[in-house]
Amino acid sequence: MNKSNLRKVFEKNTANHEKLIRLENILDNQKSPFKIVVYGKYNHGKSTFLNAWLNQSELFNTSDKRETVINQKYFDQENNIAWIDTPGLDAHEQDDAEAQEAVKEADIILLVHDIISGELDEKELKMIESFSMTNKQKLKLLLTKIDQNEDNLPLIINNIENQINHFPVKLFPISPIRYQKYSQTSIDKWKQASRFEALQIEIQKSISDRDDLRKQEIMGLCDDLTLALNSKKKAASDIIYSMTQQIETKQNNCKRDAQNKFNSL
Ligand SMILES: Nc1nc2c(ncn2[C@@H]2O[C@H](COP(=O)(O)OP(=O)(O)OP(=O)(O)O)[C@@H](O)[C@H]2O)c(=O)[nH]1
Ligand SMILES: [Mg+2]
Repeated sequence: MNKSNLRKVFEKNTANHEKLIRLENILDNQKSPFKIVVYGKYNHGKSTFLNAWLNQSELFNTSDKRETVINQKYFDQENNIAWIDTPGLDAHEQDDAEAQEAVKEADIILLVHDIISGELDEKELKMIESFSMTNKQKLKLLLTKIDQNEDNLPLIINNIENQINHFPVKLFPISPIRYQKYSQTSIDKWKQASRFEALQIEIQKSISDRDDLRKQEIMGLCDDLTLALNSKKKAASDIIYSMTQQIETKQNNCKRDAQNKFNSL
């Protein structure tokens, strides 16, 4: 079956249609940049995180209000990595759609949640559930702004861990603001307090394993799509079986009526 025919099997804008497009894209663009997408609710510190991470204090605009409204990219040519900042969720419908487009292309998704907002909400939990199904290592959860509620941090982390314990997702509490202080002052205390190290090790590992991660994703997508195709096949055979039965009943009735007519002549 060729590409366009296979696409027709799944209705547009359904999860399986998106998975098929993602699969085609990975297979067609094996050498495309490794895409790391920073995603999450508005004002939770996505752009600040990227600025701190990339050591470029004003690369992406930050503010206390809705700020990022289109997907923005920083391309690390040396390592063939695209870092993508997305608009925050729940501020504007258009922003959500824009961010969603970036996520479709992502090799790694860093879901940013600030600890001052408390626990994860229903929408964030749904994202974690759906992203952690096909490729278990694709999503990482960043708990930002830990400098803002240090006293309650263990309790907050514990509550969030309980919320996500069904899902294979790793959690990283961090303070990008402290990491920026470290970059400006070189004082090690700020580096440690930023807790960036564990995340740096994790992301470095993902970058080194990029080919394996894509292979795993391809396998996951193939498994999901095979399951979906089998269920379509089953639904189609159920319809054919039911139609065959109806036709046979009609044929028998027709024969019986004709016989009755014939007998009464
Ligand atoms: N104290 C503290 N403030 C932070 C931290 N990270 C971000 N902020 C502040 O949080 C506010 C929002 O940060 P942004 O980086 O603009 O948030 P965003 O998620 O990119 O927001 P949108 O682009 O609107 O979705 C800014 O005022 C930042 O200075 C942090 O680690 N600690
Ligand atoms: Mg932003």
